[in-house]
Amino acid sequence: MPFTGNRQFKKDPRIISSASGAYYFDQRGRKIFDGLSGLWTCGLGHNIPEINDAVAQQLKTLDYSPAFQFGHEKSFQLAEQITEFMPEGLNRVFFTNSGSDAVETSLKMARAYWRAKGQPNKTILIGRQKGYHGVNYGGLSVGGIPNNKIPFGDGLTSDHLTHTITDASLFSKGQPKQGAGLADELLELIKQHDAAAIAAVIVEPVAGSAGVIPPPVGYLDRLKQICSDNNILLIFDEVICAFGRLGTKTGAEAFGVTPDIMTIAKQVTNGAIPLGAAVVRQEIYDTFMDTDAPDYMLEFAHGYTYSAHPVACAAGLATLNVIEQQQLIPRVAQTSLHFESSVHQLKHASNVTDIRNYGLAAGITLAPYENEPARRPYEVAMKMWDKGFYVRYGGDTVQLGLPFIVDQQEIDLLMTALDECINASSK
Ligand code: PXG
Ligand code: PLP
Repeated sequence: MPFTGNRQFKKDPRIISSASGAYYFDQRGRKIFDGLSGLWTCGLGHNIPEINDAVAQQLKTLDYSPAFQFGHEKSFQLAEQITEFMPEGLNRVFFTNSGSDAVETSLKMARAYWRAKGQPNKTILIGRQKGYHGVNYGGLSVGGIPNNKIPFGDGLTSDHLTHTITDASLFSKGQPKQGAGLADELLELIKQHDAAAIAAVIVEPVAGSAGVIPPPVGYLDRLKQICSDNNILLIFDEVICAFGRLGTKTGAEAFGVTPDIMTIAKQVTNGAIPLGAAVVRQEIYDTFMDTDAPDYMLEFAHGYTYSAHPVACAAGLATLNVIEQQQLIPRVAQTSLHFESSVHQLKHASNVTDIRNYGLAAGITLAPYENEPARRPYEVAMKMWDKGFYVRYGGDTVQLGLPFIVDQQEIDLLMTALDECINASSK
């Protein structure tokens, strides 16, 4: 099983049988609140009739069509609709199957872009400590979670900025006020490697997997400025951030910084069918198209058998329609105010060493047991499961990614349970 303690799971399996709205039902018929929207995927809640109907209809119309050399209408329609959610200037879409594939696609685009511009030596990729960019070798290379990398050996040539959690950032509500200057580390990396050798910088606007780390005020602006000054592409990995999680259409919108490339996945289909994409600026697209080669030749030799799968595109179109029609993004912005004040009350629970939040996402760091840093979050999450709440645990944090449809009472019940479970693990 993926990212699972397999031996523990087999002793005590947690089998989910069905779902409705913000709740799962397990094999024993227990009702369980979905405190992570699946895996950050299902913000709209589960079994949304519009999405399920679109998928069923698509399977009766066109189940699959070849992704290479042929197209289908919904792929172009979905690309247009995704563009509506993007900041101005990000208007070209390349479909993938997952977030990991979207990341690989963005890194390959960055290198191929510089080659097409006559600068083939710009290949180094810069990520950030605690970054998560999926599990393929490119994403692992720029990723910054050591346990995910160490077993797997060499990757691509890369380097890393430090993460943005500092003493001054602890228990910040939303963006930390201090820390913009951490972006200047990029200047140091440029000195070491030379801008002429660096293709791109990739960061999550709010780092998700490592425990929800919002950027310090001004940090992303500074990163963007340094990238522009030095001819380095800026990639925002918005696999978790995009399509409402932050109370905005994207992280780029939330923080007022537009990258050159954005990767998306997860919420774009509400998790119903896998789909990801890399979205780029017109000028990047034009750089590939502006070639003297005959027009039947490939401009970008890359793609997946299931790129723009018709069933995934149908799910994506339905999902984005529901987000707009039900005004879910303003709803997230509104609900996040109550969420912020209630999650920060956990500060008083035992062993809580930091709490971070943005939109309907939060991370709670717990002090480790001696020599067992990952045990306490695991214990808390298992106690929560027993009480009827699904929350995510990983490393030294517990993470929350609430459904966009959550109400205040559900937030209060979740926090009361979390407070009890954290305190119960206090020895
Ligand atoms: N980039 C980012 C920023 C992600 O969060 C990926 C890439 C990879 O996407 P795929 O679809 O290949 O898994 C992700 C995925 C968690 C959690 O609980 C986060 C992810 C996946 C599973 C669990 O934090 N992020
Ligand atoms: N491996 C083999 C042998 C293949 O033929 C293909 C695709 O044709 C792949 C891997 C890649 O699969 P996908 O396009 O689904 O990523």
